[in-house]
Parts: sequence; C-alpha cells; structure tokens
Amino acid sequence: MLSNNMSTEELQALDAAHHLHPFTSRKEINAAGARVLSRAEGVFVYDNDGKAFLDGMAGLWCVNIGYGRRELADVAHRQMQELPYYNTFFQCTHPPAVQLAARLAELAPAGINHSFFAGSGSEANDTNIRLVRHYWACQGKPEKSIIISRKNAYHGSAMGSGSLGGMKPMHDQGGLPIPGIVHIDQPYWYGEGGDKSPEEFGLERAKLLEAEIDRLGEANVAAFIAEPIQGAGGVIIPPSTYWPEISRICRERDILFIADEVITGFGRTGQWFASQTLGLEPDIMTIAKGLSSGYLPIGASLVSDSIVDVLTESGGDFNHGYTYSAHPTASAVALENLRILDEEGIVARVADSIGPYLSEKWETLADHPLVGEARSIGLMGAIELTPDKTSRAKFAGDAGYAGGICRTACMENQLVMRAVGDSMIISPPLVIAENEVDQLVERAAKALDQTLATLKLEGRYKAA
Ligand code: PXG
Repeated sequence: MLSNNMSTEELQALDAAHHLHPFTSRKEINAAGARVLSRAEGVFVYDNDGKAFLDGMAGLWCVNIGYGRRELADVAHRQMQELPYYNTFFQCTHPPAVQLAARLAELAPAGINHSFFAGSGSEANDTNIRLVRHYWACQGKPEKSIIISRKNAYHGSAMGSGSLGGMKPMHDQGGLPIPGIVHIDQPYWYGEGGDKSPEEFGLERAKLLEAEIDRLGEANVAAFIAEPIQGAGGVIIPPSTYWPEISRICRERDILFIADEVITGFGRTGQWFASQTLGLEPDIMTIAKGLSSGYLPIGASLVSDSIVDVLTESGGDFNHGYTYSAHPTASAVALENLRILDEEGIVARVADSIGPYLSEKWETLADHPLVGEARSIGLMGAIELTPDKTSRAKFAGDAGYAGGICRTACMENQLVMRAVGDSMIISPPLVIAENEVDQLVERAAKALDQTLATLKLEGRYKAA
C-alpha cells in the first residue's frame, strides 16, 4: 500500500503552489504539471498513475544498488530506535560513524584512511576548499590558496562547491565564483577537439594545468580538483593521454589533487573508485550519492594520511563541520549499502560482465543517423546528437533543442535518459540485468528515430 492517497492532479496543484524545484523554470513546470513519482523497484520508477519508467539515470546518478532494498530500510529503522541522531563534535563519536570511516579506509586507495563526513557532495566539496587551504596555512603557507578547476565541471551547488564547478549558467547567478578559484578548459574531445587526434588533444588540455600553475605561481596554488569522468557535464571521458599527464604535473608540482568521485565512486566504472580504474593518486576524494545509493543523504571527504598528519601536528581545531556530519542513521544505511555492493559482487560485475555488455549494446547506437559518437565506461555513457556524423557538426540554432526533443521522446518510450545540451546520457543502477540493458537501448533507439523524424519535419536536420 502506498502512503499517498492524493490524486496526481491534487499533488501537481499543491506542488505548483508551494514547491520550488532545483534547476527548474517555474513557468515551465507549472504549465506542464510536475511528473509525480510515487514508488520504485529494481531499475524501474513508477509515476503516480502506475506507469513504469526504466530509470537510465539511477535517480540522479546515485541509486547504485537499485530501488526497493529492504535491508537498508531495516537498518534505518533499527538505528533510529537505538540512536537516531547524535553529533560528532565535542570529542564524541558513535558506532555507525566509526564503522563507516573504517570501512571506507579499507575501500579507498592506499594512503587514504580518513573520512570527514558531510550531508552531501556539495558540502563535502566546501569542506575540501577549507581543508586544503588550512593544510597549507598549517605549514606556514597561507598564500598557497588558489584552487584550479575546469570549465563545465560540476562540484555542487553551494557557494564554494558551485564556484569550484565550471558551469557558466550557475556562475551567472548569485555572485559566483568566489575569489581564489580558476578554471581551465576541459578534455572534451568530441565537442572541442576539432581536427586533432584525441591523444594529441588530451595531452594539450592536460598541459593547461601546468601552464596555469606557472601563470599563478606554484607558491599560490593549493590544489587541482576534477571529476575522473565528468558526469553532469555530459559523461566526458578524457582521451587516454589526459590523466597520465595530469598525474605527472601533480607529482612534479607541490599542489594537492582532489578527485571528485561523487558520481564515479562505488562501482560506477567497475572499481570502487574511478581513481583505481584510471590509475589516479588523489590526496582527497569527494564522495556522496552511491555511498548510500541515495537512500539517505550523506557525503564525505576522504583524506590522505599525509594531509591528516599535518593537521594533527598543528594541534589546533579545524573549525568546520555540519550538524549532520556522520549522521548515525545515514552512516548505518551507507554501511549496509557497502555490504550489499561488496557481498553481491555488484562492483565486480560492472567490470566483468554488465559493463562490457552495456558498452557493446550502447555502441550499436552509433550506427543511428543522428549519432556522432556513442561512448561509455563501466555503467555511464553518452551519445552525441549531430546533423552530420562525419564532421561532428552542431545543430543550427539553440544548443540543447535536439537534446530536449530526444529527452521527451525517451519519456514517451518510458525511459529516463538525461539531455546535456545535445548529448544524451545514462548512468543506470549497477544491478541492471542484461535484458533491461536491451530494453534501455531499444527504447533509446526508438526515441532517436522519433527525434530524427521531428527534426526533419521542422527542417532542423542540417548543420550550423
Ligand atoms: N560532485 C559531483 C561530481 C556531482 O556530480 C556533486 C559534487 C554535488 O553533490 P550534491 O549531493 O550536493 O548534489 C555532484 C552532484 C545533473 C546533476 O544534472 C548532477 C548532480 C547534482 C544535481 C544534478 O546531472 N551531481
């Protein structure tokens, strides 16, 4: 039995009257009526009228173990009865915090053995800004404070994390970025690589980091932050030359490297962290989303021993923390989620079977006349819509128009797939079955056919 007993229309009317949605035009949502989702199971979400959608986005890149896992509800129920809340300030701790921090130390790359907890990825990245600056200040280098990030990165929506991100429409509102954060160009070969080979382009974009450190002066740069694979930016998988060069630069220069694993963590790329898949050696990793499979909000900064040693040595407080840092119920649920990911072999399955299976099926979409590239790694992927496959041309007119049509067509075909401009992206629950991957790709192909028909009808199927 569902706990909701209101009709879809009643819910939509109250939503329009009282609910402000993230990243949403009120005019548009109120005209169309919000889509009301009421329940979910496995890889399917159901709207309030019982219609099923294959969730190609795992919620918002987070429901790694799939919907409807009772074990997580049971753990939350038990924890809420024992200790629903207590803080970890003032020299206190509690069993779920201790156990989760210890488990994360086991899973993280060697040398990363400490967790600073937060309620979300945004909060964790705000922690990171203060943490890296404090780290250098503790060593008598307070001027070593600039953080280098990348254009089109997504690191969250708070003042700090939104500034780390490189999303122009976000910077245009509310006075972002805050001082001391700069952005270099991204390794997006399909969109920005022109005539260069992916390898050549990857190297060129990596060297921008070195040039930026030189421009700013190494003595003024605290850290470089990046998503191993850009998620919200459009599932951008850097060319093979990019990360080795970035790693070289970070090794040679005295700056910290923060890998934002909020999307790529917890099995998404076939290892616990994409840093392991791609051979990165971060000093700090940002985590959230798949940490609890989204069942409860929790995030963290995973911090290296060498940073922690400096903080410990300094003897003082790190004057930072959230009411919900290491929330007991969220921590207990995260721990149970990690148990399931491990014991059911869900992470290994991404590397060994379902990841390769998805990539094989996904790549068949590259044969579609509208698709310029189909790429994936583990269980995240993108297809690029283009009016001309050979030149990777963009559509005339508004970027995102074709993507918008395709997203609507996906919903008509009961598939949740996101549009980022004219890229269509997926990141399904890691537990997706082979026949569900087949359904996902079939529905995507149908949506592409419908999109092509619409664009032709409107005379838009031609290059800029
Ligand atoms: N880092 C990365 C890499 C993310 O993808 C955050 C940090 C912030 O996490 P919180 O928990 O504060 O949201 C994210 C979040 C999208 C979309 O449209 C992506 C995210 C959030 C909202 C929308 O793809 N990622």
